[in-house]
Amino acid sequence: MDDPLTLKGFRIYPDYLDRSQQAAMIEDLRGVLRAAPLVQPVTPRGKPMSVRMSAAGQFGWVTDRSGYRYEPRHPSGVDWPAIPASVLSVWDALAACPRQPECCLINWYGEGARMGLHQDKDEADFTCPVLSISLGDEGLFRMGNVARGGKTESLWLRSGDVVVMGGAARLAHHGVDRIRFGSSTLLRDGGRINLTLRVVT
Ligand SMILES: O=C(O)CCC(=O)C(=O)O
Ligand SMILES: [Mn+2]
Repeated sequence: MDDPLTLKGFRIYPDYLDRSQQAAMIEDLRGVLRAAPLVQPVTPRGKPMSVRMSAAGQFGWVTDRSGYRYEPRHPSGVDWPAIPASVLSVWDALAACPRQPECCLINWYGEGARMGLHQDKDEADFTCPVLSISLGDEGLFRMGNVARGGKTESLWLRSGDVVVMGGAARLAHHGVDRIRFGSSTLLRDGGRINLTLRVVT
């Protein structure tokens, strides 16, 4: 495999998944989302987020008036479905971590959706990376620093791209400024799906 592109400690694997692998992963995710439908989360201050979220694995990351946290069940009360094998195989190939992910967060970005700069820090163990898989429309990914502020670098993530946020980048700020709605034909109705695999406990 080609060496990853490294930007600010983020390891980027462009085109890691080919089109048929992407389509197969979408089929697997449709099964997950039938059991655990996307919800529109609100921040602890009550502001609706523009992305829709669900999850697979032992835990899902959720946010509502009670705060940011991992929960063992979907808000409907059902267990989160298992993380599909197609998704776990990307972790096994690229994460270089002896533990298995306990959460696959599913973010769906429709037209106009974005995600502000943030750190992924609700996990108990930062030794393993957070691994991100992008599917569907292109998204402008911004990579910052562990401390707030400072210079950032941006990169358009395309369908099939994988980003590994580990080591010095594990606690670095990152976010998605905007998507190019309709730029990919992978999803029938457009939009972007991002998966993040996380070790939680
Ligand atoms: O959508 C992305 O590329 C990043 C998502 C993300 O940072 C998160 O879910 O914590
Ligand atoms: Mn994040």
